[in-house]
Amino acid sequence: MDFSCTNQTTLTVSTKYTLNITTNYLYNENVYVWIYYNNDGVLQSGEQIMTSLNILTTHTLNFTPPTSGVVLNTPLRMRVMDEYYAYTVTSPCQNLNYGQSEDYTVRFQPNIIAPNANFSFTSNSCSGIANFSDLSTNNPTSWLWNFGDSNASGSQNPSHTYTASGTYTVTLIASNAYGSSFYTQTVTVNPLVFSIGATGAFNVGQNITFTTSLTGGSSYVWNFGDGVFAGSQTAIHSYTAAGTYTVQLTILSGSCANSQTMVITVAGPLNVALTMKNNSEFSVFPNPFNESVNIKIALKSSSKISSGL
Ligand SMILES: [Ca+2]
Repeated sequence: MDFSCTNQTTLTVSTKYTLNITTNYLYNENVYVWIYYNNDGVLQSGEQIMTSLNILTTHTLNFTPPTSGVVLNTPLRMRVMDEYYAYTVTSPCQNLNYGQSEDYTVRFQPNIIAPNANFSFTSNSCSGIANFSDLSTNNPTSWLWNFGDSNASGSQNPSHTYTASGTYTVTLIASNAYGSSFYTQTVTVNPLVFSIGATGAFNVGQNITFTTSLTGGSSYVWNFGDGVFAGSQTAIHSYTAAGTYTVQLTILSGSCANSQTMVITVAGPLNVALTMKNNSEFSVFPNPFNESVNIKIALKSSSKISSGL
């Protein structure tokens, strides 16, 4: 069937279109579509735009006419062929067994239209991470994202991490040689972001105080890395052996949970050296605040020692 005189359409190059072809509802069909883009009477690769095999009723194609190799503003033939699924079609000039061939007319116009900006996004409120997907039409060539928190990106599909709770207005400006447009949406996040720290003497037997920047969490779990845990916002812990420990704090707040880790190095016992009046020395270890200590006395000259312990 030749519909090329009566069924004509005009499409814009480098613009996405969806082509739906409906075949009968009794049998699966194969559908093939060609567009004679460069109008030279010969099929080049890229001029067959659809091969839809063994489908019942609805054959769908998303396609974008290319910017090169297309004769513009000229009636071009689009040939649609369908065939019973058991028969393969390899050429638009082929005879069909049970199928049908139809011709239509397509004109292509150049894309001289500014983009129509649009985007979608997914976000994780707990982590503050938002992933943006460009949906702009009319062939943008550059993108400028403003995330609403003084950060920006020039990527087409950026990710961004918000570090503070809030509702942010995100703006995308999509541009090409013919102009630009913008689109905005708001992103709301409530990220559970915190830091941890430790103060004290990093020696065996000494109290180390562990703190976090986040208050108001519903639960806190400190893992000191030596098999000991604590469940308070601020925790005090002393290590019994020298070494390097990975300390982790997990905080639960609302429906969000997050963890932070830090590595600390704990040295051996503190030695305290004192100088006595008679110019002798003694040292006290491992920990003057433990229940028992060792006192080592080195005498520089023979003299009488008395201890008050
Ligand atoms: Ca051709």
